[in-house]
Amino acid sequence: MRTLLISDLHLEDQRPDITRAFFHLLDRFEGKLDQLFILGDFFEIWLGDDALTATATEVAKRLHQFSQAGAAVYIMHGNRDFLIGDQYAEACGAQLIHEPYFTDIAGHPALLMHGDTLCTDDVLYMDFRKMVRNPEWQAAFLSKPLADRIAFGKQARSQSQADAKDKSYEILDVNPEEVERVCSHYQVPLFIHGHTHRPARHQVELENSRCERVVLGDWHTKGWYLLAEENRLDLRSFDFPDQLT
Ligand SMILES: [Mn+2]
Repeated sequence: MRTLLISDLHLEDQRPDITRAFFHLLDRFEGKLDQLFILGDFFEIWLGDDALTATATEVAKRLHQFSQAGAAVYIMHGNRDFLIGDQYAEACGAQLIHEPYFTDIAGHPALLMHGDTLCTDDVLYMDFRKMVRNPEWQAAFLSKPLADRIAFGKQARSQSQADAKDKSYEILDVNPEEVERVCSHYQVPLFIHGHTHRPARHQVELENSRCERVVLGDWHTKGWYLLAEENRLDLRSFDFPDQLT
């Protein structure tokens, strides 16, 4: 069983270099993978499956071809693309999955999440999340004209950038108590998430057990992925095949 896990690509029309790096990764693993997990923030923003950007259309086509070559593809929502629907997932030859998601990775029971729910110190964000993850809010939002959705997206993005300036390094990272709570609640030896853009492998010591927490990297200047094969885990990065300035 060969599994690849990625997150936080933040794909958008304005960053064709990231799309190219993603396609580079797909080229390299096409026909050689059993599973591909995309653990959130695949796209920088998502305004509805009826409002596909050129990048989203191109990505669906390529990912669909990749899945046809034999890999099961799973997409989890992140804090930016939580409105991706089954229709788009299907166009990608993928299946939408929801956190907490449990599966076997490298022979171990593993928990997969995006990671934003671990940042409990970010109270402003947790309030925003509560609002936008409400199904009624989402249905109302998706029924709005596209121009209104674009305006909301722009506003949310600049608000979050402005808020981030006032937030410390610690606030934007995971809350250690929340990590321990999640690990001891689910009792899994492996926990994989993204979101914080701080790729690393951590050992979480619990009362009667331990859990390895793997944080996936974001694709701002490099591509990051976790390769799980047999009982081995490798957190790897690569330079973008071509850098745009
Ligand atoms: Mn995120």
